[in-house]
Amino acid sequence: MEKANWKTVKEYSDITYKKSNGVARIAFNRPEVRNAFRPKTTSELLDAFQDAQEDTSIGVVLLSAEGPSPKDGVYSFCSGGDQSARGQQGYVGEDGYHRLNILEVQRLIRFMPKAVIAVVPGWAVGGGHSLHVVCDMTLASKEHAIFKQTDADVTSFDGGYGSAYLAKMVGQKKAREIFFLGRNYSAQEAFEMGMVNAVIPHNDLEDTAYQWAQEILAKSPISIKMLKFAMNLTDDGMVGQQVFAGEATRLAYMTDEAKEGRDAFLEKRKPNFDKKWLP
Ligand code: S0N
Repeated sequence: MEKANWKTVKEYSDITYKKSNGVARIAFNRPEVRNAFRPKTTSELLDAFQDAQEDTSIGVVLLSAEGPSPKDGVYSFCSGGDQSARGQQGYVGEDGYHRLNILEVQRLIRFMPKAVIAVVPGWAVGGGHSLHVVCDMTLASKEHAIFKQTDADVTSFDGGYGSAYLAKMVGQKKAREIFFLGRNYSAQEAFEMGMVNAVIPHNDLEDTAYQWAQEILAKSPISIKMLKFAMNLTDDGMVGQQVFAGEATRLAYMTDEAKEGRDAFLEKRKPNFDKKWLP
């Protein structure tokens, strides 16, 4: 099994960001508060995800977490919005304005043309739970991962992918149970519900995630991108169609027909398309 040789890409305060042989690893790094995110965290996440999206050497992104907590040794993936950063208008940034940019992070994960794997070493709670839901796949620590929805406890709820898409994943009844009761679910229970791909012994979690990434990297990049967008399409409405169709247009640009369309315009003549209307 190939081992990762992580190299730090950029220093941040709330996350770590590393790359190794085609894989980017973005990890929450506030373990003392169960990796809760504040506006600064989401800005850093956006920056790192944007970089991973633009880097043509990167094919897979792992969304993981540092830990355990230095206070009590507990592992966490993410406990959602930092409740101490909440003001009267929501989560307030350093400039004093409320910022809801965790949803932008979700959209970047959802629409990026690369696979994103959630690597869950411990608590995945509230908005942290929603982030694992929106990732393409989830790997969870057998011993430490716990999945829980507290949105209805703290009146800070995700009515988008975190709940409605979760319902598509685990079924309506189960999703309502998860949100309405806010219970703890083990990695095995989450696996049985269909929201976790594999339950992995804790010490092997990161290596396994890297191995899964390497397997994906051996596949055709266009296929992975088109399949991700195809699977997103029906749940994403017109935006899903736009994202998928944009890639179809990009593929069409590569044909002789598209070259003739462009050249005819630039040369101020009528296009001479090859008149083959292929079946
Ligand atoms: C994770 C939980 C279950 C862990 O329990 P445990 O192990 O007993 O630990 P605690 O003693 O509770 O915590 C340890 C220390 O960590 C701090 N802490 C934990 N979570 C948070 C947090 N989310 N914010 C701030 N601090 C946190 C504790 O205070 C404690 O600190 P010390 O040691 O100093 O006492 C448990 O901790 C828990 O339930 N946490 C809260 C989970 C939660 O309710 N999260 C928010 C849920 N809502 C969202 O995430 C909304 C997301 C969102 O932002 C959004 C979504 C959709 C649309 C818009 C938005 C939007 O942007 O507003």
